[in-house]
Amino acid sequence: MTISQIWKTTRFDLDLAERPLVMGIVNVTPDSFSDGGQHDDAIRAIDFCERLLDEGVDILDIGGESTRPGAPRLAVDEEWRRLEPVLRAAVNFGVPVSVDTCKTEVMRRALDLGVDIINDVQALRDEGASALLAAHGTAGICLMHMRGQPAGMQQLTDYGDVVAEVAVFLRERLDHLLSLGVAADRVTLDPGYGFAKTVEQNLELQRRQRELLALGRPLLIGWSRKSTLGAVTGKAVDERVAASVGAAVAAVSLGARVVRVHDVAATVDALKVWQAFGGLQA
Ligand code: HH2
Repeated sequence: MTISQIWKTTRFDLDLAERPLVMGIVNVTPDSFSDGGQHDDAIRAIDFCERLLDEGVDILDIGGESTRPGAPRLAVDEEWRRLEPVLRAAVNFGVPVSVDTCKTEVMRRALDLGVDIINDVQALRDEGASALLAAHGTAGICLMHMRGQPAGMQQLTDYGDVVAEVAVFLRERLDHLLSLGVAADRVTLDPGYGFAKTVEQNLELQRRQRELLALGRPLLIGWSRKSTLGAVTGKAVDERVAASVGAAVAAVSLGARVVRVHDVAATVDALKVWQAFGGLQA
């Protein structure tokens, strides 16, 4: 199947056919699972965005609420207090800016500031979120698969065929958006590695990731530093850079076109080599 490899976002049409893109993670949080507290004030977070730009990041993904297993939900105003100064600065940096949020009101405020992409681990299931994105008309969207809320999601891992169930979910969420008039080329899809899935289910999804390409939209994936990589390598969270880079390269070899990562410099280099070796092979 031929997939349109353009990802339309508010200010940028991203060409995912030319090479895979690197989305750099900026968590303005005290409690994210791998980098919590490292840039949880605005000045440090903005400095970190500038560092990622120097390292060759293609997209900045800025989040104010951790979604690690067990994480509590934040009030809108607290999430926005963290995000606002960082988003205001980031939209002047000349690269697409994505906001990682599940809340319609946070999305609305971020879109008003001019962010380019809404990245929602809940696939726009908060009330009014899909309608907001339909009314907006141009923002890019990433729809990710998960079950439940971060607080209880690791108890929700009872699947028959995990790949088939993730595909059905993403198909339904995509069709819902299309039925509201959202253009398909605004949307990327994400299987949600690490969200309401066991180690074996995450690995099964990755091995069979190509099956998700039948949904007809580019895949964005996030393996960076996740516990499944710890289970495979036996490494602690702060020792998973090589595992994460390996996962990113493997995922693009199996068809992903955007990789969401903490370790931008290492991933950019690895993907340059992958691309020089010929990129995606039949
Ligand atoms: N993973 C995390 C957060 N957002 N978004 C997408 N589209 N895909 C992912 O796999 C994904 C995501 C979790 O990682 P991180 O942001 O590092 O941690 P935390 O949620 O603890 O802030």
